[in-house]
Amino acid sequence: MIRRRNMLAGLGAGLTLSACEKIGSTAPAQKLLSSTDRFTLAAQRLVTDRAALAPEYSEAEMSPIFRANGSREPASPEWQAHRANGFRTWRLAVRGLVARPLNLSLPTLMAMPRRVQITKHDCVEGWSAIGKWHGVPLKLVLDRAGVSDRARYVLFRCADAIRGVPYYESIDMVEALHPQTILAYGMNGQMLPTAHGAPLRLRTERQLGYKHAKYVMAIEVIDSFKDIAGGKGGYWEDVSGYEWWAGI
Ligand SMILES: Nc1nc2c(c(=O)[nH]1)N[C@H]1C(S)=C(S)[C@@H](COP(=O)(O)O)O[C@H]1N2
Ligand SMILES: [Mo]
Repeated sequence: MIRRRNMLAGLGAGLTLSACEKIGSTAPAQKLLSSTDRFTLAAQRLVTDRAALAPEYSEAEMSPIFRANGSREPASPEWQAHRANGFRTWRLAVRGLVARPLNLSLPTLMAMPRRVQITKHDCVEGWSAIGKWHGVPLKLVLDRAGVSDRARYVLFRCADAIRGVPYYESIDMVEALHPQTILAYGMNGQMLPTAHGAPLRLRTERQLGYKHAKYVMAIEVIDSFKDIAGGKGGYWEDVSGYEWWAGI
């Protein structure tokens, strides 16, 4: 419990920093800002063709209610046990076409440079909501693992299953390296709630809602998804014929 409280305190500190970041007022904020800038510039050089940013919104535009959709709580004993102990022994696995497979704890992810973004979530079912997300850019996690030249996609394995079929999703490397693609552990200034994907979910802001994998347990860097599950690159793609490319 102590560690969980510390983590929340850590997030709170980050939130203060990010508020300062906007007005660029304090020394620590400047430090954070400059490392974020360096990252953004580097990422944009890599993805010049598809570098456009999704719109970001103000605090005043945030939706008073952000509904949860799809799975709202994974039933798996593994995830249930992780939640029961405050995700202390939970680790994000990073594997596949990487030089250094990783197992990252939540505090480790939270200690990495943070990005905070207020964005609009669009679900194919016809609703949208504006929320604030706090997380680590996926690019930084991938850099830490050392992605192979053969990498073409990043696949997200989730803790939940819908009618017995595990949820998963995948995005291409351009989307994976985009500055607004983050692994979010916070939402609207709080630790990520269960219904929204605790402890970690993807935000890939230029894609429709179903690409934003919740309850992420593992990330796999791959060169093809044709031999994974139904072969179409994602749960809804396999089950309902949704398009793999869900750019908006
Ligand atoms: N693991 C997992 N991720 C998921 C889903 C899900 O059922 N399981 N539903 C998707 C859909 S269709 C949407 S619209 C968003 C909903 O996110 P929210 O619950 O935070 O609103 O999560 C997406 N990611
Ligand atoms: Mo959705």
